[in-house]
Formats: sequence, C-alpha cells, structure tokens
Amino acid sequence: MIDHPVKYHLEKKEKHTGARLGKIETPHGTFETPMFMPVGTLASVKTMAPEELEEMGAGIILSNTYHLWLRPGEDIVDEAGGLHEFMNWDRGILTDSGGFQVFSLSDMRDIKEEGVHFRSHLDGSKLFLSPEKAIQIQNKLGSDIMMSFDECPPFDESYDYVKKSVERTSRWAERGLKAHEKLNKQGLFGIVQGAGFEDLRKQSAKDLVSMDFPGYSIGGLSVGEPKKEMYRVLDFTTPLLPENKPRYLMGVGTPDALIEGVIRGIDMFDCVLPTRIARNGTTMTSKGRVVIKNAEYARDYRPLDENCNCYTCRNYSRAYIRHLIKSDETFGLRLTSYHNLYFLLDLMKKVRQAIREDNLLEFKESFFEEYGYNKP
Ligand code: PRF
Ligand code: ZN
Repeated sequence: MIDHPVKYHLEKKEKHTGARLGKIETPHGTFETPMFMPVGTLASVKTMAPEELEEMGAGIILSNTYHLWLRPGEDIVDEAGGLHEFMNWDRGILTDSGGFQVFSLSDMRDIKEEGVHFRSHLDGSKLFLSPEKAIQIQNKLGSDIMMSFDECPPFDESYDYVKKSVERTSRWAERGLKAHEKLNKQGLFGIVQGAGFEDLRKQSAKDLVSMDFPGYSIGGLSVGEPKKEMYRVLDFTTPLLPENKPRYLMGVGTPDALIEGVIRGIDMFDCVLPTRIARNGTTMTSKGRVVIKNAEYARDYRPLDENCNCYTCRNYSRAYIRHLIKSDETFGLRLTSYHNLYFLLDLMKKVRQAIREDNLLEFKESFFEEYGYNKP
C-alpha cells in the first residue's frame, strides 16, 4: 500500500441522494468537496490573477500537460521551480494528461499500443505522446494531482472498438503508474472509460481500482452525447468506485450537470465553460444566462446577478459591462470571467451546505426553477 500525498476524507453522505461532503488534502492545501476547478490550460486562468482566484474560494485549478509540453516546455517550468512557483499559485493544481487534448485538438493521429503519434495543433510538427512521457512531463510540472494517459473514444464508437480501447487504457494506466517517480509528492488518478457500455465501464473501473490510485476520474462523458445518457452512465459508474477515494467527472461545468453529478456521487469537476463564455460576453446568473452584449442591457444599471456577492456584482452594472465588452475593453472580460467563476464556486458552496442539511433535492428543485430549467 502506498501512502498517497492526496487524501480524501469523507465527512458525510446526503440522506436522499448519492451526494458526498468531503475534503481533499493535497501537498498544497486542502479543499472541500464537491468542488468545481477553474481551468488554467496554459498556467493561467484566462484574465484572472491568482489572488483573485484565491479570493473567490478556488482551492484547486486545472492545467494541461499537452499545452505546457508544447509551450513553454516542461523543462522551463521545472527550472522555474515547478508550476506553482512559475505561475505564483500555491494552492492545488491538477494536470490533465494530454490524452484528451490529443484526441480533441489533432485531426491526424495514429493510436498504437506504445502511444499516440499525432501532429501539433500549433505548427503541424510530428509528435509522440505515451503513458510514460505524459507522466514524466507531469512529474516535471509538479502538479498535486496528475492524470493517467487515456484514450477518450467518441461516445457512439462501436462496442468492439471501445472494448479494445478500454483494455489499452488500463494497460496505459499501469505503465503510467510504473513510470511515476514522485509517488510521495504527486497523486496520480486513473481514468474510467467505456463510453455508454455498462460492462465496459465495469471492466475499466475494476482494472483501475485494482491498481490502487488515490482517486478516480470518469472520462469519455460530456463529449456530445445527450445529458440523459451521461446521467445514465454515472448512475452505474460511480457505485463501482471506492467510497474512500475522490471521484472526478472530467470536463463538466454547466450548473445543471454539476448538481446532477453531485447527486450521483461526484466530488470534483472542471470545465472551460465559465471562462470561455465569459470572454464572449455570456454570463451565468441565478436567473439563467445573461448575454450582456444584447441591446436590452444598454440602460440596465442593475448588477449581473442581484443575488451575487462577487467583486463584479458588488461594483459594476450590466450597462457598464456591456459598454466595456462592446468596446473591446479587456477589463470587461475580466469582470465577466470573475463573476462566472464565482457563480460556479458559490453554487458548489450552496450544494455542500445542502448536503450538510440533507436537502439537496429541494435545493436542486428551487435552483432549477429559478435558473429556468423547468420553464418551457
Ligand atoms: N480524458 C481526459 N481528459 C478529459 C476527458 C477524458 O475523457 C474529458 C471528457 N469529458 C475531458 N477532459 N484525460
Ligand atoms: Zn457576480
């Protein structure tokens, strides 16, 4: 048994759902779960300073092996003293393995047992990423939580293909574990795949659980399948994972999916959604999305969200933010990014409180009602 540097403490299970309240201890502090992790792909959460992330209550952010490998290169980050030092963030960092990015960003790729040959999305040069290489890069980056190198097949791939893919992803996870040189400093998670096939998800979970990772991700979801399908897969997948380890649903960040994921036993989420839509002027509020560029906000002197206590909502009006974004003033993008991240972090805080009080289903109902999910 390994004494993992990343530890999950289960504090309470909600009475009427699969939701869990807990804490995750990392070498860079402890954060409460369920938690949403802001995405900083290139060692920066776009437009946000680390102090601002800290202020809004982010205890962990996500960064990316593939992107940092290409630019600036893991050696530069290593020489700088690691990712935390490099970007001036001393709380948790989770790095994705690059597996998913290879499949989502590169259209030319050749998947072999040894790894994946593909072309750079920057300059088209030939690259090769393997389970070992993905771990070596993450060891140099020095993230608190690393991801195994996996394949994320399309949700509608054939059973036969997904079966082969899942088996290979298990072998890759095993190879990554062997290559991991900092077992006592960085936690490595396994990633459960298997698309929509229950027996393949079972096989994947069983293989990975036998390797005793300090946490498990659920990959291959939120890749274009209907939400109902994602919830169906979660319904049978989270129960396959050990209760004393965290479960991380990768790439999910709409408010409804966060709540539905928590209800099904998920502890961690990440998504570019809040920051990406913020940069094109779309905000999430307790009453649904507000597209701030719209003419109806030109003379709207209310905050983005009257129920929000964030820096943006305490100080600026919709009319002002609209003006900034219409005028290409970058401050506008900072204000919408701040608010959207705060909104999801605050939502998770309310979700944790609802778990504490055993009223998560009531919370969901009133949140959905106000957000507009129940309206025609
Ligand atoms: N695998 C990895 N990263 C991911 C995913 C995956 O399946 C997803 C799927 N939503 C997002 N990010 N390694
Ligand atoms: Zn706000």
